[in-house]
Amino acid sequence: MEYTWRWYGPNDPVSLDDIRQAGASGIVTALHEVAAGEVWTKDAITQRKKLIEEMPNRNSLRWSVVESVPVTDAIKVGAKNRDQDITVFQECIRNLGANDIRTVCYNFMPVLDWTRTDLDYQQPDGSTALRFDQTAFAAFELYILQRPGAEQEYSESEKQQAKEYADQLDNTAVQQLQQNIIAGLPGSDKDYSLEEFQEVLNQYQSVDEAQLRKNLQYFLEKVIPVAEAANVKLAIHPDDPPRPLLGLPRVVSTEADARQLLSMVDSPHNGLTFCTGSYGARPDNDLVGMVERLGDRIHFLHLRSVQRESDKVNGSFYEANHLEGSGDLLNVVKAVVQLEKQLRNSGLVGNIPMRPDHGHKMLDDLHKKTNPGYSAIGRLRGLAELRGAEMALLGSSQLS
Ligand code: DNO
Repeated sequence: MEYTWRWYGPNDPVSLDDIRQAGASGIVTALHEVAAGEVWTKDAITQRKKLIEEMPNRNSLRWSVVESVPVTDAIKVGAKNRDQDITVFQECIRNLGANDIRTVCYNFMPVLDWTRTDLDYQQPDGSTALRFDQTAFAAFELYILQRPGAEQEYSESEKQQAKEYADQLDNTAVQQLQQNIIAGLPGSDKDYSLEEFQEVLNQYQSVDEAQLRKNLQYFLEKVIPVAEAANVKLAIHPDDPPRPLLGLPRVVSTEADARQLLSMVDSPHNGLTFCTGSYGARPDNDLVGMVERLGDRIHFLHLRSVQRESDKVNGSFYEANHLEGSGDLLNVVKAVVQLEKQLRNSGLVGNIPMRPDHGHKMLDDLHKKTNPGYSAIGRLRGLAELRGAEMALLGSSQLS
């Protein structure tokens, strides 16, 4: 694996030197300052690349992966003006290719990127984790947002539980929950009021699952040929959590979804970001099997493990330490080591960029302002453990 690290750019409290010291050599970043729907110019990309790659007297870093080029809601809902936004996406891909950046992550989640209800879930060792609590989420959509139609999606006992949860929240806690869901995470660039948020949801009123898939296919048919010509591999990030949310359809949640997507345009440039944390939040996703079966189309790895709190597809979960939790990452890494061996044997590049995804807030970071999930030390621990696991597996395979 190529060890990479997500960096939010010059304003990230985690510096490029911090990243060097953590043991990563690849950078995963985006031009976060450019609004969704605007072109990343060749020049702006070159400037950022220089900043990352040309630091005298330091270990070299490489801008390995872009995460993410935004896909606008106009594209996802299939609005009349979507072609304009698709042209912008195509232009970004060309400009990235011209700068020798070969892997681009994106997602097709309606409205919200990833979603959590608690950004400081206390762990028994004193660190904090991110959590998605299904009851808290239900309380938000049923009793805070009061989304029309939400009532029909819950059983009586779920509603009762959510009501009890909502009733014990004071004003500050209500604000906090709302903020966590709508605007608390990196990637959510807007801070909507409840009314504005409901309006954005309404744009999807006539977009069901089948329609969202059609819109995805339309998008892929336009962008994959451009990615081929630019020699850039696209890698779609799965839904997080991997299920429909807020009445919005989601189409990249399972292995079957991934297969369907890959067959929409059958090209090596149409690939996956294999995020073990997102796929792993569902008990019916077999992570190791997915690496084995989808491996040649996995262009980017996000390694993290969630602890599922129930066996339900829509259950609660929190983010565990990387080698703990439900994800069984040791066996995932083993499958990746095997996969890379096969790729190399067939003359392909067998060094998939991997980043330790998220991490607990721990040690000194507990007293600092950090991007939720992206503090330095929790990720450093994750990377150290995952590298160690990989090296041990490589070493033992040489012995056998
Ligand atoms: C969260 C991330 C997501 C991801 C985007 C990819 O930590 O995995 O924000 O970057 O969904 O487009």
